Amino acid sequence: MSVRAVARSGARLAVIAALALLASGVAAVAPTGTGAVQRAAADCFKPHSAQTGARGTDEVRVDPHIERLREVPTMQARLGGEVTVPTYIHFITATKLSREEQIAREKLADLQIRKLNRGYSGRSSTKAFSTPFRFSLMATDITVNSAWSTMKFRSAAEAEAKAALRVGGADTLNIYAANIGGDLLGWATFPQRYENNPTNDGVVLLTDSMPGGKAAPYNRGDTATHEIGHWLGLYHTFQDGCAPKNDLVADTPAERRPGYGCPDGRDSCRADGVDPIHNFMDYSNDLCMDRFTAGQADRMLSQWATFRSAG
Ligand SMILES: [Ca+2]
Ligand SMILES: [Ca+2]
Ligand SMILES: [Ca+2]
Ligand SMILES: [Zn+2]
Repeated sequence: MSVRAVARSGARLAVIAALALLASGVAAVAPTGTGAVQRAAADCFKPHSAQTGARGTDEVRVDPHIERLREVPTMQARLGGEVTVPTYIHFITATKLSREEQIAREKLADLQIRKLNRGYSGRSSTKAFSTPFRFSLMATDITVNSAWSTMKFRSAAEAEAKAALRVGGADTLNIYAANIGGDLLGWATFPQRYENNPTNDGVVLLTDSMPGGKAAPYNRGDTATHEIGHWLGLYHTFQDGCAPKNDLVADTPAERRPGYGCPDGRDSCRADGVDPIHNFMDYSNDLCMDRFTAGQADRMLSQWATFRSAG
């Protein structure tokens, strides 16, 4: 699976180990940092995307059938036809929240949705493209379940929580926010997996990755932006490294490896263009990632038409 390594305050070791992880396809490991500061300090590895039914790095390999997409005119994304995605945010907590805490969660859900709409509408940067996707919060719910609240990737707890909480069809975004295990920021399922496993469909987030959370520098809500990018069919910008097709999007320059932190101006592949380290589909800090491209918008739209839209 793909791994988002979180290297903070020059944690070079973490980066090197993460690259080894990428090569080995290991799903998750414990942080290398001192034990005392595991979660808050985030010197750790954060598997950041996943899809079911695949082993190891299969999850970021290109599925042959994924490219047989329904035709979507390239201009359609540019012309601004909107796709509004009904969105449910399911919080899972270990203990019952006070009334004030419940209200705070509702506010947090609103903040997250606003953040998503900023990113997907291109308002997060002057260099950002406005994708057609917008997110409409249908409902927020809070479930008290200590086992589910620390769910791990592909765990029984994850399966149970999703079976109990998921609503809607292929076009409905379900976000599960919890104190997820394994030092992860989040994971997501890809659109083409919906058909065989609808219950598993959705995005799982570390609650502290949401706006104002404790997972700095990943606490401005762009883990959700990134994971939903996968949910809409995008791969990482460093997918397949410098291979010409890399992420199957033409206007994201190929890059050899993830851009942890914010390595502005890095140019790791001979092919044209500097590395797209500001792209939401890289692994940079939330402050650094601020854009999608026109090509990504087109890909998301064709994936939507093929796997998620009812019509
Ligand atoms: Ca590309
Ligand atoms: Ca280049
Ligand atoms: Ca950002
Ligand atoms: Zn990812």
